[in-house]
Amino acid sequence: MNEMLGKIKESALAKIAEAVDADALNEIKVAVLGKKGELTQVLKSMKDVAPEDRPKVGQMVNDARAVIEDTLSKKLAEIARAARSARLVRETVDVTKPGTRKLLGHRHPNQIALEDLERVFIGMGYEVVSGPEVEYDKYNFELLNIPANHPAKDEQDTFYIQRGATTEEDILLRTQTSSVQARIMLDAVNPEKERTLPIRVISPGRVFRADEVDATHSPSFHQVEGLVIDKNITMADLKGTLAQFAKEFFGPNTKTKFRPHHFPFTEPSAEVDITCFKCGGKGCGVCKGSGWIEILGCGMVHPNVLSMCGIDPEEYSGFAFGIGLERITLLKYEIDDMRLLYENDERFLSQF
Ligand code: 2NM
Repeated sequence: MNEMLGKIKESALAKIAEAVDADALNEIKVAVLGKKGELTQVLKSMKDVAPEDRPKVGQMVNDARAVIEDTLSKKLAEIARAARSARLVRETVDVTKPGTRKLLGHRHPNQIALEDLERVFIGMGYEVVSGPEVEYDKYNFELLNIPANHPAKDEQDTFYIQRGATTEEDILLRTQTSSVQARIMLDAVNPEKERTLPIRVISPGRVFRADEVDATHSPSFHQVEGLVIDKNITMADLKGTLAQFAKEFFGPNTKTKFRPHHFPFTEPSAEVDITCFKCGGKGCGVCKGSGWIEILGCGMVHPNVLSMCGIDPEEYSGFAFGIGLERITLLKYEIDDMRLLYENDERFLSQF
């Protein structure tokens, strides 16, 4: 009996020593001390022990049980301690380490220039509107007084999505955001639409022309066109508005000069130059020595355009203008090649 108890104890202690986790220890506990465990079986066989030996054997079983229980709980504590310190090592945070810096992006120079420009016109009470980039001939050309035989409509200049038997079926990539303004005028006189006269809007957006890429051309670029329609709008309103825009956008000392020009959708039409914001008019690299920089085209909305869009030219008049966004951005930041704006070179973009 003594020998058997000794074996049970030694084998239990050896298994406990080898156990690596709490589950293994629990299995040992069940196998040795459990209801059907080895030690419990010994107790159950007490009936075969001579009555005078029973107290002694009972004492031996209890001693063995106490040693095993004690060893089990010590080992369990040891495993818990080891697990805890392993976790502490794993979760160590070195608070003295330098942080990882997140690289923050920023607005594209074109977007910065656009928002600067929008701020000026919003300040004058304009609404910013937009419209489709894929457009019908009607809105891009016809309603803007650009007839079927006009050179701008040539495949050499315009990207067509679909060419129909008549221009009414033609679908194209808009060549100007005036298409949005044609839609706005039609909406303003349509009782089913919310919009009403007068109109005071700017329409920034992407436009497309079949141009070769070079330092000043791209097949896709951006325009901001403006349109004002009300009673008694005159050329003086146009000049005052654009002179004020030039001062707010390019600096308070900026002067404007209107040169006669031709656009199909305005009459009279003009191109606008500003005094060079770099040299103030003396002549420098930015203005190519002339002291003046051309910034936009404009004019009084042609009566044909007003009529075609359902507005009575006897009652209403208006002005419109078109600004090339990239051109303004290149000027503002003294960038000499438009391609830089589209190449997404981080070394370039991070300078703004
Ligand atoms: C320009 C120059 C002059 C223009 C005209 C119109 C509309 F819709 F009223 F007819 N929108 N924009 C216009 C006038 C655009 O861009 C150089």
